Amino acid sequence: PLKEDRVLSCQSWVCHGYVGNKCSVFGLQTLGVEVDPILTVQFSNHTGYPSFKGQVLSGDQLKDIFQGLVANHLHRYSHLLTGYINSPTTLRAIMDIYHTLKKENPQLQYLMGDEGKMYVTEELAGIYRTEVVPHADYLFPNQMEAEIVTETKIDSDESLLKASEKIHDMGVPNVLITSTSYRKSSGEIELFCSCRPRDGSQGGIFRIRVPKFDRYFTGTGDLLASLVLAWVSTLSKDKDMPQRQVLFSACERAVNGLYGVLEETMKGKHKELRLIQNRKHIESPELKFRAQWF
Ligand code: PLP
Ligand code: PXL
Repeated sequence: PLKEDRVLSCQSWVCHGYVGNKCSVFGLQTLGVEVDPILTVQFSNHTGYPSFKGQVLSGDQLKDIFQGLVANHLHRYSHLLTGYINSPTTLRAIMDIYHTLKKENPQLQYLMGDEGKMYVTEELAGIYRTEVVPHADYLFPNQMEAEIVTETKIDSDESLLKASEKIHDMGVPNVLITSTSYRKSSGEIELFCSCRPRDGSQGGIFRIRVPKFDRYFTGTGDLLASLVLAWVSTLSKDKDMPQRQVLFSACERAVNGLYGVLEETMKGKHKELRLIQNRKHIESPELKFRAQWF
């Protein structure tokens, strides 16, 4: 076993603002988790601005960096975290890396965070379904992504449950559907989480409801995934805590931490998340919104 958790985080980087690794590295480090980032792209700013400049790492360039780690025996990781990936070659390069990491540490946990634009083509969706999702230990789709990956329309509690069962059946023990929108006009975001532990311990389903802000910030999903990972890592040190309770508490802390950052960010006319200024909310979130078992 590893002496401490260490995350390999393959996500984008931006010079200005906060998305991808620029969010996740800060979230993980703030909560005391070691993280080695590979920057899948380096852009001036996120793609929601009128323009952007920068470079995309090819699959071969990505593997090249990873080979450097392997050559120095630096590739023992507890977790692999990936984000928004929209090219089949990058995705396949990352899955090669996954398989090498898994061989090196069979306890490796793979967390697939993502945000909105992931399954853009049918080719990509197909690769996700057959080559990627079955290896994930944690999947963080939003409602649309969950619909695409399961080929199920989500428009009711029943269909939401059906979709999460399908994701479990694909081999994923932990599913967090980061926002659901079929219940209209509620003014709330509803996060839905379902746990079916591989160790055969009791699973369960819970929800967290948080008020919805009337502005959209890019990077919230990337930050959330990193906070869930960090809290799972921290809480798992208590060997007596059942896996479903670890996930329950980790999600509560992560969501309330994100909420604290968003609430403070909303107070100014900021275009980007205010992470540094609000690190206290990440470190010690006030648990205003509690999770509830079904
Ligand atoms: N705002 C809050 C308060 C959240 O908890 C979440 C959940 O991830 C989001 C925004 C992000 O929602 P989406 O995944 O649709 O970007
Ligand atoms: O968080 C998603 C994301 C990741 N990386 C880059 C982005 C975005 C969203 O806009 O532009 C470069």
